[in-house]
Amino acid sequence: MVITHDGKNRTSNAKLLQWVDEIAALAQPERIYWCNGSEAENQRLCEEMVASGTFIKLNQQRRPNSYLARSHPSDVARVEDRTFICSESKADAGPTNNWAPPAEMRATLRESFKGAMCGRTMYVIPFSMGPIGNPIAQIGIEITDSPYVVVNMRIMTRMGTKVLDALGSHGFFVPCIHSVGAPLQPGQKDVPWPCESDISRKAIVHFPETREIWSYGSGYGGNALLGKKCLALRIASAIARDEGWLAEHMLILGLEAPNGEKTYVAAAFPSACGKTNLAMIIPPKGLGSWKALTVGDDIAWIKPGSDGTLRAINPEAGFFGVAPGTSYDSNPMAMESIKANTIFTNVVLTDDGDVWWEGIGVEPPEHGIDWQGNDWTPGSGHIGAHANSRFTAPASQCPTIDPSWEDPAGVPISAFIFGGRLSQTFPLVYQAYDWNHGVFMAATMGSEATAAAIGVTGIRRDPFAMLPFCGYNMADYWRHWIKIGGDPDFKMPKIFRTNWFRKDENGKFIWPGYGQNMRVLEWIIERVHNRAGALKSPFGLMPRYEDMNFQGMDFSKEKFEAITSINRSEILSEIEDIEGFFTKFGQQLPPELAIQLDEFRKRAEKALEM
Ligand code: O2Y
Ligand code: MN
Repeated sequence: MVITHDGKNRTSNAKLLQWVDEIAALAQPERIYWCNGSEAENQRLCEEMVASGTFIKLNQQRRPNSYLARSHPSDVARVEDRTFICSESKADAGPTNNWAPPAEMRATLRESFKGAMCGRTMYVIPFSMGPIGNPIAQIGIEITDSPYVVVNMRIMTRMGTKVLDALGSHGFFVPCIHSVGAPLQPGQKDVPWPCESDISRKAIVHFPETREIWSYGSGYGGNALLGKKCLALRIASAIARDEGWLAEHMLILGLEAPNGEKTYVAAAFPSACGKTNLAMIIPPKGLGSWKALTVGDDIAWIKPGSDGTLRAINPEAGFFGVAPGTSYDSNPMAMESIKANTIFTNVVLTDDGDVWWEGIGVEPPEHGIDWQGNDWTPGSGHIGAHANSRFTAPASQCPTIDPSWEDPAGVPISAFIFGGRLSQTFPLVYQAYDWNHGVFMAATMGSEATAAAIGVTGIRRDPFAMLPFCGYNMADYWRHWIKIGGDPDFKMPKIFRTNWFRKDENGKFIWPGYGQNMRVLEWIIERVHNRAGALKSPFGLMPRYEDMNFQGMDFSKEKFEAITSINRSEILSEIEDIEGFFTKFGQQLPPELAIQLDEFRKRAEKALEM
C-alpha cells in the first residue's frame, strides 16, 4: 500500500491515525492519500477525473474551472429507504427513522467494507463544518474512495491540512467512512461513475451515540458528501440535543430595511418549496430599498449567545443546489454563483461545452448530450437534465452573500419561518400565538402529497423539514425545541408559517411568489419589531390587507381574501389528520403538543359557531 501526501505526518492525533489504519486494513485500498485542500491538489484530481471519464471539462470561456459529471442512472438521489439511525434502543430512533440493532449493522457494514476499496485510492479528507476554529464548528474526517467526493467536499466544507492543525493531537472528530462499493480486480477497467448496483446493499448509517457515519454503495450527493445531511443534520441534531442547541434544516437570511435596520430570519421548507430561491431573494423594486443577504441556503446551527439571543451559523461553505428550475428569473443570485468554479452533476452538455437544464430560462440547444450521456434534442420526448441534477458552487461566489456569513459569533435570529406547498386550506402567512404554538405549527407542517393516500388532507407531514434528517426520535426532537423555548434566559425568535402555493378555484396560484415573498417577510419583520397589525384566527395571527405592503404591486383585496380565507370543513379535516399523525408517536408525544392540538380545535370550533 502506498501512502502519499504528508497528512499522516501533519497530525499527531493518535485516534485519527489508528482509525485510518483500521479502515485501510478493512477496505484494502491500493493507496492512501491525505488531502491537503490546496488548489494544486484540486486541479490534479479534476484532471485525473477528466482522464478517467468521470468529469467533462466545460468550455473555459463560458464556465471557467467548471466540470460536468454524470452519475450512474441508479445513483441519482438520497436513498431514504436505506438510511439508518442505529441508536442502541429502537425507541431512540423513533417511528420516522429506519433502525437496525447497532451490533448487527456493524457486522453488515464490516462485511460490505471488506476489500471494498481494492484497486482504488483511499482519500482522507479532514473537514470542518463551520469556519475553522469557530466554537460551534465540528470537525469531521471523511474517508472515501471517490475523488468526486473529495472535490465536492472541498467546495461544501472547509477542507484540508488546516483542519488537521485545528484538530490537534487530542481534538474530537466525527469519523465518516464512505465507499462507492465497487472494488476493482487487478486489470479491471474502471467506469466513470462506480457504485454498488444492488440497492439492497447500499446503506447510509448513523450511530448517534458514538457519533459515527458509515456510507456504502452510493457516490451521490447527501449519500456521499457526508458533511452535509449526515453530519450537519443527523449527527449534529443528536449532539445539539445533548448540548442544548439546535441543528436545523434551515436557510439563514439577513434582511436590511430601507432605514438600515438588519433582521435575520431562519426558515425551513420541505423540498420543492423554493428554499434556495428564498435564501437568495431579490426584493422587488416597488417595495423600497430593501436588501436581502444570504448567510446559508440549507442548514443552520443555532446556539444561544451570551446575551440570550439565538445565534446561527451556516456550517457549510457551498451550495449543492437543484439545477432544474434555476434561472435568472427564479434565482439570479444562484445563476451568478455558478458562473465559474462549479461542478455540475446530471445536467445537459451543450455542443459548445456549456450546461443546460429544464427551466434555465433560455431556449434549449438544438442538440446536446443528456444526463445519461446520450444525444438529445428538444424533440427527444424526454427531459435532458435529471430532475435532481445539481450544481456545487462556493457560497463565497454569491453576490449577495452576507458580510457576516463567516462571523464566528453567528448572526442573531429574530424569526423562524416554516412553510409547505399546500394548494388549499392554509393562509399565506400567520404567526404563532406563543413558542409552543410555533413548535406545533412546525411539527405539523408538510406539503401536499401527490397520492392522497397519506391522510385525510393528503398532506405528507415533514416536521420542521427534518423528517429524513433528524438523528433521533422526532418526538424527543419536539421536546427539545419546547425545552429550549422554555428557558427564561433565552430571547426566543417569533415563529411564523407561510404558504406561497395556495390556488384559486381555477387551479391557478394566487400569490406570485419569488421576489414578492419579500412582502411577507416585511410583515414578519414588522411583527418581530412589534410594528405591524394582525388578526386572530384559528391558525394564528394573520395580517389584514392593510397590514401588508402592496405598494408597487397589483394585488387586490379580493385576491388577498382568497389567499387568507379559512374553510370550515378543510380546517376540521386538518385537525383530524394531525390527530392521526400524532398517534404515531404514542406516549412519546410531548403533552404540550397534545394541548396545542386541543387549543387549535377549540379555536376552530369557536370560529365555526359564527
Ligand atoms: O439528492 C441529494 O443527494 C441531495 S438532497 C439535498 C441537497 C441539497 C440541499 N438539500 C437537500 C435536501 O434533500 O433537503
Ligand atoms: Mn436540504
